Amino acid sequence: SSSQSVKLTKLSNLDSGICEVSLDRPEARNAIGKDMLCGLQHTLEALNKDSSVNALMVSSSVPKVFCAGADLKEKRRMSPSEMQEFITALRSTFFDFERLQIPTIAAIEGIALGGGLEMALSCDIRICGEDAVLGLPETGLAILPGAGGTQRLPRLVGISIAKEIIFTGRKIKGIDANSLGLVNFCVPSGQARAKALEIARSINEKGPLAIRMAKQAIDRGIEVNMEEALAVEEECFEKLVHTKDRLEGLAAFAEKRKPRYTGE
Ligand code: CO8
Repeated sequence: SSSQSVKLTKLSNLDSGICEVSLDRPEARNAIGKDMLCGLQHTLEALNKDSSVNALMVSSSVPKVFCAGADLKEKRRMSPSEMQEFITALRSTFFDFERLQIPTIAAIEGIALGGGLEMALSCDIRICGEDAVLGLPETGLAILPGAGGTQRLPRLVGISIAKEIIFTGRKIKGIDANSLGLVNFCVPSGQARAKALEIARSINEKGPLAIRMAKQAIDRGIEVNMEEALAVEEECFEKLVHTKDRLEGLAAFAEKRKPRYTGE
């Protein structure tokens, strides 16, 4: 990537098929400015071109910080139109994140505030460490969580909880985030990435096309009524019926061995 503050790594050997995007801007607590946004966009382009990737981990290289949100210093220097442009780009970047065909898993250690939490909300799965601090403090800055927060949070935790979290801007500790359903797992501090990797590995063993179709079926289905949703499921299922991998799965079961999927 062209950006200093975002690193994309392809894992190797047994973990080939897993990628990791890591935020690395320690001096600003991984705040998202134009450079990081650019890096995220390049990362998405690279991932969309690479069909060998089956799962993505989203993490931070900075200890005790996932992401402190939008870059508040950079924003202060922006004109209203620059600010509009930035938020539009941020919103569409997180949308593209959500629409990646492959599962995305955020590993959150420490701070995940504002745009930082909104980025994690656009992932499929979230893991946090016990000392994680999550929140949407935007209303305290006289704005609202404008990069998907007001839409993704209520879908995840329910309307009333989301309202309370957004209206008060309160900071939520890891264990509480887990009991609210805001994260899938809360693990001892320092182990979020390991847990994310464990999940990525499990995904990476499955039929690659099946995983993509399952994600698509869930995400498209949730937006429409049940009848249409079941048609979406059928359409996604249909794409798997004629695959080599489906036959390989049945053969592996019969031969009592692990399947070797190729994505065909
Ligand atoms: N932007 C820019 N710089 C930051 C940010 C940030 N969001 N957060 C921290 N920094 C910088 C600090 O300014 C400081 O820099 P310096 O050393 O030059 O003074 C450095 O990082 C270290 O910060 P602290 O000394 O404060 O470190 P602590 O460990 O004590 O605290 C915190 C870390 C808790 C992250 C604290 O810095 C903090 O509260 N930061 C602000 C968090 C926040 O309010 N985030 C929400 C931002 S709003 C948002 O994301 C909206 C997105 C959607 C709308 C977009 C509209 C355009």
